[in-house]
Amino acid sequence: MAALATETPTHQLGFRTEELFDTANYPIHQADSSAFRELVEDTTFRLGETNCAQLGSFIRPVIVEQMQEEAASLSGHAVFHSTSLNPYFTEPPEGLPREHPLMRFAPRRHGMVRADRFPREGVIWSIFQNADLCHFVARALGHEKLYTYRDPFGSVNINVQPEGCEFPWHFDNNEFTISLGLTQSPGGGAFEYVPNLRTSEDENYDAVQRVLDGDRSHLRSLVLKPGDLQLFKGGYTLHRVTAPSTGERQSLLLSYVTDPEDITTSDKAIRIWGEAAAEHYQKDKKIKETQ
Ligand SMILES: O=C(O)CCC(=O)C(=O)O
Ligand SMILES: [Fe+2]
Repeated sequence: MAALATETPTHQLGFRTEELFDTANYPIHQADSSAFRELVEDTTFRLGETNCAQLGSFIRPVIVEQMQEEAASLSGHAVFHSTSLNPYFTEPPEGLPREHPLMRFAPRRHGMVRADRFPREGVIWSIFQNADLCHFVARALGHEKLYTYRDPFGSVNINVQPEGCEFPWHFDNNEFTISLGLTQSPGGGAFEYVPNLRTSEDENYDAVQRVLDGDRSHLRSLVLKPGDLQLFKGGYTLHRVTAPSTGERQSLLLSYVTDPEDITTSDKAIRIWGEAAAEHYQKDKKIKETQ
């Protein structure tokens, strides 16, 4: 009887690291091994060179299929945006010529599936909560420790780009983005980036303008195939996802943070999702209390 009482049904355990990821090529479950250290070093090196590392076929094929099934059942819930934004997500300043990058507004047309939509016993939530993946991402990015973001809407999302919908040129506000390929369109849907186009000291507007005008001389392009993992530092690297010419591109965005208490405020949640959760209002209260 006692043995039975302490036994946990397997479905409650979620998925093990070896079930989810190609651990033969990516030994993220053996954090003390030299193979793990080499993987971290190689990923860090690639991030250092181009701010981007694509780890092909990171997810096991059978799991990719399950992710795609789950995503297909959720993509109808995507919250769609069609705002025009400049590459910096800022308001247009006064007195600049029309061709200046700060004045270059382009429609960002895509949908996002909210984190609270994902079934907690499902494969996508299990990937997001996987401690070995979180540890690997942290080490590759040079962090001692990262935590899974606990924002009820923004922690894990599917970015849905239907045919003709571009995610235009921009610099990210967040330090890094972790994506997994879900569905790729037969044409278009490429991730294009120009590494280190600006620095913390120099906006390099002339070069940004040239890229916006079609200069592809320093441009890199990758196609995030289903099951690929991408680590990307987009703060200084101009990037976009081109519009799928047919079909839909879907990527899974996983958010990890340095502060386990990190969560967004209600006004920002409303701006992004059209509504806020109780946790966002609690955050507002906390901020007020500390002011
Ligand atoms: O869907 C992607 O691959 C990344 C999109 C992106 O650039 C972002 O979320 O900032
Ligand atoms: Fe981005």
